[in-house]
Amino acid sequence: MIATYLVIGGAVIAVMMIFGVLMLLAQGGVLDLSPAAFYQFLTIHGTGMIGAAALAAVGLMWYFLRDYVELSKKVFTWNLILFLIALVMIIVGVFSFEYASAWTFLYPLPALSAGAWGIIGALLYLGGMLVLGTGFLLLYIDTGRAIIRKYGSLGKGLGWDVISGKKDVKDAPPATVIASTMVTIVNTTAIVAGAVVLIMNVINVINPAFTFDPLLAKNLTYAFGHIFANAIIYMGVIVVYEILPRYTNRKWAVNKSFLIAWTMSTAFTLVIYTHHMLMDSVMPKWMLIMGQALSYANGIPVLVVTAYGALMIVYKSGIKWDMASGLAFLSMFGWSVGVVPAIVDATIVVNHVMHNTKWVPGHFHMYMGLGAVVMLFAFMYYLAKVDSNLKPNGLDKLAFVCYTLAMISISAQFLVSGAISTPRRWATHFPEWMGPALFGAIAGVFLVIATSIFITHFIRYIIVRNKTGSDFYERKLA
Ligand code: HEM
Ligand SMILES: [Cu+2]
Repeated sequence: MIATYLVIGGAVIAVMMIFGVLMLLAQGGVLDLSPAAFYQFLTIHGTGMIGAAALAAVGLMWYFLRDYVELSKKVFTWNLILFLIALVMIIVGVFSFEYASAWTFLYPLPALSAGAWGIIGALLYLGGMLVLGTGFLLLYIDTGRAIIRKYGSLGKGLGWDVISGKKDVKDAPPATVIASTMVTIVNTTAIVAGAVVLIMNVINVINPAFTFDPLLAKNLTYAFGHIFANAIIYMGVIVVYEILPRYTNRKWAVNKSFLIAWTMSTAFTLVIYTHHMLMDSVMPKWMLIMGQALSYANGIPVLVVTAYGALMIVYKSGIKWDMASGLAFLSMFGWSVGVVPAIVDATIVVNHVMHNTKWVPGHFHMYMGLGAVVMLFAFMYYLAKVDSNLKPNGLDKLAFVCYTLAMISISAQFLVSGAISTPRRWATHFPEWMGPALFGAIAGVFLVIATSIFITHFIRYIIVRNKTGSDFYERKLA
């Protein structure tokens, strides 16, 4: 089941990359794509990437978390079934009924498409998102239940009794439990916010006489979108916490600063979505200032304790580098550098200039493509290694280098476009803006090839595993 999560997630990511390349080719002026088709691609790419990466990240989290708490296999299966139903609804809504609001489905756009799409397309998309959210919500209710059962409360899952000094640091919960608790808290909140705004949109699409406050809708939408996308990396990082200790024969030390960093991130992740609303002059000013200040305070503590921990655990450990450990380390690098342009953009004075330029996709492609998604690939290679006798070959190593360079190029291309004031989400570009997009499209082709090699290795593992059954794993344990 875990392998199925990963292979579906990985395959959807690879296909979505192809849509990314097509968008860049169109923006670069070499592919004649109608604007309607471009916005459909944009919608499917944004939704599909986040959905698929979240699915694979849940598979990763589940694999490690079940060593510490008792999770429900049934719920795990249901989440996958609902994901697949949602996937079909969204694909049909976008491609057969031309729904193209981008993943943000910003009220009142789903109902007011100026004839670009109709009610059915909107209902399929919004309904699909609701089904998707329901699956994830069930899953997080289960992880929450399991953590509370074992540790007493979600607060204790975050190690609050250790922070307050009631319990010794050596009895702190393991890093995997801490990260899973954080994600359980923030994503349950995110999905509930998302469900509210999705349902209000659905009613508005069916009966346009029902309206609601657009500013509230935008707040709910970004509370959902920011948190849900952000949580992917907080699930993915579990692979770093779990495999670097195994490779170095050292323990990942959970200390007080580690616990405090994760508690800070739990609280701040919930409120910093306001950095998406810095252009909304009608927002209360204090919320925007809070959005800026807490955005700085949010990612950095966990990143620092994790990057520092990763460096310390590897330093002079005589670690043997392979695909899994190499990718895990690369993801830390991608996360660290990806945060820099994000922080720059969360600064109000910069945001007034850079917002709605391609600077924004620049930062999140780096952070997601070089950070979060790489964690997923690290896990794929790790699983293939411990659960079969399949060995990566020269091609896999070549793919590693190719992936790294291509993803850096794609991110840089977006950042350069932002710096020369190219607006984001525009189907058509002026000739002056086309160069970086074309460069990115070429890099994107290499990225698709590298990703396909990663996934091929994983599919080969599944085939080998189906032949040998779980014998190999049992022999390894014995
Ligand atoms: C070959 C790799 C990729 C290429 C060529 C690519 C290309 C693009 C392009 C051209 C856009 C639209 C930019 C614009 O606003 O004008 C975009 C948006 C986006 N991409 Fe990618 N991308 C790639 C990989 C990824 C990955 C790995 C993720 C996340 C896991 C991702 C997530 C997104 C999201 C969330 C959006 C925003 C959609 C929106 O604005 O509504 N992309 N990408
Ligand atoms: Cu955000």
